[in-house]
Amino acid sequence: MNRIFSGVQPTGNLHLGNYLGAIKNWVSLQKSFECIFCIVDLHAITIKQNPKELEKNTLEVTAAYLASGIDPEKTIIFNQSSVSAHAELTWMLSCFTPIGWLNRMTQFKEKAGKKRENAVLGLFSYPVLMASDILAYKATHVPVGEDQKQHLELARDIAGAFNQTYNNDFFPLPEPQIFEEAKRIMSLRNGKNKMSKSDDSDYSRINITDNKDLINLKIKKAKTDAYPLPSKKEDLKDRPEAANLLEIYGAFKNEKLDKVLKEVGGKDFSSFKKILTDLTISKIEPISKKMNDYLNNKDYLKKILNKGKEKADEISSKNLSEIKKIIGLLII
Ligand code: AQP
Repeated sequence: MNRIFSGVQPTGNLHLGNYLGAIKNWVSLQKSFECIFCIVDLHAITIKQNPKELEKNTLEVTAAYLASGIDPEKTIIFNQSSVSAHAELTWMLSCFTPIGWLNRMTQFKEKAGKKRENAVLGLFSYPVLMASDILAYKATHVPVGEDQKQHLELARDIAGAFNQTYNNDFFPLPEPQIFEEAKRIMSLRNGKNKMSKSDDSDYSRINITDNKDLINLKIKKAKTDAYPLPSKKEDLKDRPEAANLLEIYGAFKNEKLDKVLKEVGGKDFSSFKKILTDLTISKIEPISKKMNDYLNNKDYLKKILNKGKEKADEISSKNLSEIKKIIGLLII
């Protein structure tokens, strides 16, 4: 059976990268897969969080899932910390993960920076928790942005190490699903950096809660270059900001770059920015309106999370028992 697992961290400022690179694609996956979409709050605490904000952001991501079209009748939606299998399996799988594998993870290097010795253990072992999220459900496919590809490869390696140790094929090796159109949305201020929640400048990203005026202003201020848009893909090679705005446009329209360039090639930035702004507002505004409606009914959101938790618990606790049996941990 094909099963999908993916998640978003409740760390605030949900942006176009999260929406176009992840959540939007999940909506269509619900048609052909059994899906589990998590709000990964245990991942969020690898960086210091304000408790009140963390709680608020968890409900905000839940509202964003629902407002974007994730259907709680079909799909399991829950917050990671409410299902204990994630943390338990992390310990077990960490016993199958050589430190050398974790040392290669570029996200840890970027996030720990020069203060590596002071970085917390959770930040270092973040990819083991991610492997556990996926493997606790024996998920077969994981839709992620390109930034998470390395972590997913590690999850496959950990699954393989476990299977090899016990000479079985208990864990399926999860396949990454990277959607070409928006695999890496870049910052509006610098086309070489990923659009990210933690960027100090709010002008680097469009948040899915931004209103019309703010979207207009952010796209107006987005960095560009001095030339009109090209008509051929090859001519975008050294123009990261232009390539990024075109990628956003194409992702909203579900169109490949070639088709987008046929439509807008030759335009100057001011006219392209205008059509991009109109398109972005037309796609984002209905989502943020729906999100607000959901956020005005927090009891409903908690009910959805609770229902999702029960279903997630049922699948993962059964798998965890089997894993314990394979390892030889006595179940009384
Ligand atoms: N810029 C992006 N382009 C395409 N996809 C992206 N994703 C994140 N940024 C982009 C995808 O969104 C999903 C959820 O991401 P996350 O919030 O759990 O973690 P993240 O990748 O760490 O997001 P940020 O914004 O970069 O957060 P910070 O700044 O806190 O590190 C994932 O599928 C991710 O690939």
